[in-house]
Amino acid sequence: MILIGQYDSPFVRRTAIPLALYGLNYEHRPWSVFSDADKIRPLNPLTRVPVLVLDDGEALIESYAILDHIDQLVPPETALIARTGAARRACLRVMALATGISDKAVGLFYVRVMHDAPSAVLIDRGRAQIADTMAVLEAEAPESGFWFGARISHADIAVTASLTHAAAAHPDLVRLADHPRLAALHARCEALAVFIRHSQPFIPPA
Ligand SMILES: N[C@@H](CCC(=O)N[C@@H](CS)C(=O)NCC(=O)O)C(=O)O
Repeated sequence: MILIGQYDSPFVRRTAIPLALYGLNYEHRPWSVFSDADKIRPLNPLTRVPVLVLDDGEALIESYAILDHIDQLVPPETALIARTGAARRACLRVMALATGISDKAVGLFYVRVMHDAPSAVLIDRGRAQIADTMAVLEAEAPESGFWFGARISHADIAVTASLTHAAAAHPDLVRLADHPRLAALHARCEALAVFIRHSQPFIPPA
Protein backbone atom coordinates (compact mmCIF):
# COMPACT_ATOMS: atom_id res chain seq x y z
CA MET A 1 0.00 0.00 0.00
CA ILE A 2 1.07 3.57 -0.63
CA LEU A 3 -0.17 6.45 1.51
CA ILE A 4 -0.08 9.80 -0.25
CA GLY A 5 0.02 13.11 1.59
CA GLN A 6 2.03 15.07 4.09
CA TYR A 7 1.85 14.60 7.84
CA ASP A 8 0.98 18.23 8.48
CA SER A 9 -2.47 17.29 7.14
CA PRO A 10 -4.78 16.12 9.94
CA PHE A 11 -6.57 13.88 7.44
CA VAL A 12 -3.38 12.15 6.32
CA ARG A 13 -2.18 11.81 9.90
CA ARG A 14 -5.38 10.24 11.13
CA THR A 15 -4.92 7.47 8.57
CA ALA A 16 -1.15 7.05 8.97
CA ILE A 17 -1.29 6.54 12.74
CA PRO A 18 -3.85 3.69 12.60
CA LEU A 19 -1.91 2.07 9.73
CA ALA A 20 1.14 2.05 12.00
CA LEU A 21 -0.77 0.93 15.10
CA TYR A 22 -2.23 -1.95 13.09
CA GLY A 23 1.25 -2.95 11.92
CA LEU A 24 0.24 -2.60 8.27
CA ASN A 25 3.17 -1.95 5.97
CA TYR A 26 2.91 0.97 3.61
CA GLU A 27 5.13 3.25 1.61
CA HIS A 28 4.71 6.96 2.19
CA ARG A 29 4.70 9.58 -0.56
CA PRO A 30 4.67 13.01 1.09
CA TRP A 31 3.25 14.74 -1.96
CA SER A 32 1.97 18.30 -1.74
CA VAL A 33 -1.56 19.03 -3.01
CA PHE A 34 -0.12 22.14 -4.65
CA SER A 35 3.36 21.37 -6.00
CA ASP A 36 2.57 17.69 -6.68
CA ALA A 37 -1.00 18.25 -7.89
CA ASP A 38 -0.27 16.64 -11.27
CA LYS A 39 0.68 13.38 -9.56
CA ILE A 40 -2.32 13.41 -7.20
CA ARG A 41 -5.04 14.35 -9.72
CA PRO A 42 -5.01 11.03 -11.65
CA LEU A 43 -5.60 9.24 -8.33
CA ASN A 44 -8.13 11.72 -6.93
CA PRO A 45 -9.72 14.29 -9.26
CA LEU A 46 -10.47 16.41 -6.17
CA THR A 47 -6.67 16.82 -5.83
CA ARG A 48 -6.93 16.11 -2.12
CA VAL A 49 -5.07 13.88 0.27
CA PRO A 50 -4.98 11.36 1.82
CA VAL A 51 -5.06 8.77 -0.94
CA LEU A 52 -4.30 5.15 -0.12
CA VAL A 53 -3.22 3.13 -3.16
CA LEU A 54 -3.81 -0.55 -2.60
CA ASP A 55 -1.47 -3.25 -3.89
CA ASP A 56 -3.73 -3.89 -6.92
CA GLY A 57 -3.64 -0.18 -7.83
CA GLU A 58 -7.11 0.76 -6.51
CA ALA A 59 -6.95 4.27 -5.05
CA LEU A 60 -9.00 4.90 -1.91
CA ILE A 61 -9.92 8.52 -1.29
CA GLU A 62 -11.39 10.19 1.82
CA SER A 63 -9.93 9.46 5.23
CA TYR A 64 -13.18 7.81 6.36
CA ALA A 65 -13.08 5.36 3.44
CA ILE A 66 -9.42 4.59 4.14
CA LEU A 67 -10.13 3.89 7.83
CA ASP A 68 -13.17 1.83 6.85
CA HIS A 69 -10.91 -0.34 4.70
CA ILE A 70 -7.99 -0.79 7.07
CA ASP A 71 -10.29 -1.45 10.06
CA GLN A 72 -11.47 -4.52 8.14
CA LEU A 73 -7.90 -5.79 7.74
CA VAL A 74 -7.50 -6.37 11.51
CA PRO A 75 -9.43 -8.44 14.05
CA PRO A 76 -12.41 -6.61 15.62
CA GLU A 77 -10.66 -6.41 19.00
CA THR A 78 -7.68 -4.67 17.38
CA ALA A 79 -9.72 -2.12 15.45
CA LEU A 80 -9.67 1.40 16.88
CA ILE A 81 -13.47 1.64 16.73
CA ALA A 82 -16.28 -0.73 17.68
CA ARG A 83 -17.65 -2.68 14.72
CA THR A 84 -21.31 -1.87 15.40
CA GLY A 85 -23.80 -0.23 17.71
CA ALA A 86 -23.84 2.72 20.11
CA ALA A 87 -20.10 2.57 20.81
CA ARG A 88 -19.38 2.86 17.09
CA ARG A 89 -21.82 5.75 16.67
CA ALA A 90 -20.31 7.61 19.63
CA CYS A 91 -16.81 7.27 18.19
CA LEU A 92 -17.98 8.36 14.72
CA ARG A 93 -19.61 11.44 16.27
CA VAL A 94 -16.38 12.59 17.93
CA MET A 95 -14.48 11.85 14.71
CA ALA A 96 -17.01 13.93 12.76
CA LEU A 97 -16.63 16.89 15.12
CA ALA A 98 -12.84 16.65 14.93
CA THR A 99 -12.64 16.28 11.16
CA GLY A 100 -15.23 19.05 10.88
CA ILE A 101 -12.84 21.35 12.72
CA SER A 102 -10.18 20.34 10.20
CA ASP A 103 -12.49 21.04 7.26
CA LYS A 104 -13.18 24.49 8.66
CA ALA A 105 -9.53 25.14 9.56
CA VAL A 106 -8.31 24.18 6.07
CA GLY A 107 -11.01 26.28 4.38
CA LEU A 108 -10.40 29.23 6.67
CA PHE A 109 -6.68 29.12 5.96
CA TYR A 110 -7.32 29.33 2.22
CA VAL A 111 -9.71 32.25 2.78
CA ARG A 112 -7.24 34.12 4.93
CA VAL A 113 -4.09 33.53 2.89
CA MET A 114 -5.15 33.06 -0.71
CA HIS A 115 -7.91 35.61 -1.21
CA ASP A 116 -6.87 39.10 -2.29
CA ALA A 117 -9.58 40.49 0.00
CA PRO A 118 -10.44 37.90 2.67
CA SER A 119 -14.15 37.89 3.50
CA ALA A 120 -14.81 39.03 7.07
CA VAL A 121 -18.12 37.16 6.96
CA LEU A 122 -16.43 33.87 6.08
CA ILE A 123 -13.66 34.42 8.62
CA ASP A 124 -16.15 35.13 11.42
CA ARG A 125 -18.29 32.17 10.42
CA GLY A 126 -15.31 29.78 10.33
CA ARG A 127 -13.97 31.13 13.61
CA ALA A 128 -17.36 30.59 15.29
CA GLN A 129 -17.78 27.08 13.85
CA ILE A 130 -14.36 26.05 15.15
CA ALA A 131 -14.87 27.70 18.55
CA ASP A 132 -18.34 26.20 19.07
CA THR A 133 -17.16 22.72 18.13
CA MET A 134 -14.12 22.97 20.39
CA ALA A 135 -16.41 23.99 23.26
CA VAL A 136 -18.58 20.90 22.73
CA LEU A 137 -15.54 18.64 22.54
CA GLU A 138 -14.06 20.24 25.66
CA ALA A 139 -17.28 19.55 27.58
CA GLU A 140 -17.23 15.90 26.51
CA ALA A 141 -13.49 15.22 26.71
CA PRO A 142 -12.20 12.75 29.32
CA GLU A 143 -10.34 13.98 32.40
CA SER A 144 -7.74 11.25 31.99
CA GLY A 145 -6.92 8.34 29.72
CA PHE A 146 -8.37 8.29 26.24
CA TRP A 147 -11.77 9.41 24.96
CA PHE A 148 -13.49 6.09 25.47
CA GLY A 149 -11.40 4.65 28.31
CA ALA A 150 -8.02 3.05 28.60
CA ARG A 151 -7.58 2.24 24.91
CA ILE A 152 -6.82 4.76 22.20
CA SER A 153 -9.42 5.02 19.42
CA HIS A 154 -9.90 6.79 16.10
CA ALA A 155 -11.58 9.55 18.13
CA ASP A 156 -8.39 10.39 20.07
CA ILE A 157 -6.36 10.34 16.87
CA ALA A 158 -8.79 12.54 14.94
CA VAL A 159 -9.11 15.05 17.79
CA THR A 160 -5.36 15.26 18.35
CA ALA A 161 -4.46 15.56 14.67
CA SER A 162 -7.17 18.15 14.17
CA LEU A 163 -6.11 20.31 17.13
CA THR A 164 -2.44 20.19 16.17
CA HIS A 165 -3.25 21.37 12.66
CA ALA A 166 -5.83 24.00 13.66
CA ALA A 167 -3.56 25.50 16.33
CA ALA A 168 -0.65 25.70 13.87
CA ALA A 169 -2.71 27.12 11.01
CA HIS A 170 -4.64 29.61 13.19
CA PRO A 171 -2.60 30.36 16.32
CA ASP A 172 -4.66 33.52 16.87
CA LEU A 173 -7.99 31.61 16.81
CA VAL A 174 -7.24 28.19 18.27
CA ARG A 175 -5.70 28.31 21.73
CA LEU A 176 -5.45 24.91 23.38
CA ALA A 177 -4.74 26.55 26.75
CA ASP A 178 -8.38 27.72 26.82
CA HIS A 179 -9.52 24.09 26.66
CA PRO A 180 -7.75 22.26 29.48
CA ARG A 181 -9.20 18.79 28.97
CA LEU A 182 -8.59 18.87 25.23
CA ALA A 183 -5.12 20.27 25.83
CA ALA A 184 -4.28 17.45 28.24
CA LEU A 185 -5.59 14.73 25.92
CA HIS A 186 -3.76 16.35 23.02
CA ALA A 187 -0.51 16.42 25.02
CA ARG A 188 -0.89 12.78 26.09
CA CYS A 189 -1.39 11.66 22.49
CA GLU A 190 1.28 13.86 20.90
CA ALA A 191 3.79 12.43 23.41
CA LEU A 192 3.26 8.91 22.03
CA ALA A 193 6.01 7.63 19.73
CA VAL A 194 3.56 6.81 16.95
CA PHE A 195 2.29 10.40 16.87
CA ILE A 196 5.83 11.79 16.90
CA ARG A 197 6.86 9.47 14.06
CA HIS A 198 3.90 10.59 11.95
CA SER A 199 4.18 14.34 12.26
CA GLN A 200 5.74 17.30 10.52
CA PRO A 201 5.60 21.03 11.10
CA PHE A 202 2.75 22.86 9.37
CA ILE A 203 3.80 24.02 5.91
CA PRO A 204 1.54 26.77 4.51
CA PRO A 205 0.56 26.01 0.89
CA ALA A 206 2.64 27.86 -1.67
N1 LIG B 1 -12.89 14.90 3.58
C1 LIG B 1 -11.52 14.70 3.18
C2 LIG B 1 -10.75 15.99 3.40
C3 LIG B 1 -9.33 15.93 2.86
C4 LIG B 1 -8.70 17.30 2.76
O1 LIG B 1 -9.35 18.35 2.81
N2 LIG B 1 -7.37 17.29 2.60
C5 LIG B 1 -6.65 18.53 2.44
C6 LIG B 1 -5.28 18.40 3.07
S1 LIG B 1 -5.30 18.88 4.74
C7 LIG B 1 -6.45 18.79 0.96
O2 LIG B 1 -6.04 17.88 0.27
N3 LIG B 1 -6.76 20.01 0.50
C8 LIG B 1 -6.55 20.42 -0.85
C9 LIG B 1 -7.73 21.12 -1.44
O3 LIG B 1 -8.85 20.97 -0.89
O4 LIG B 1 -7.57 21.80 -2.45
C10 LIG B 1 -10.93 13.53 3.94
O5 LIG B 1 -11.42 13.23 5.04
O6 LIG B 1 -10.01 12.86 3.44
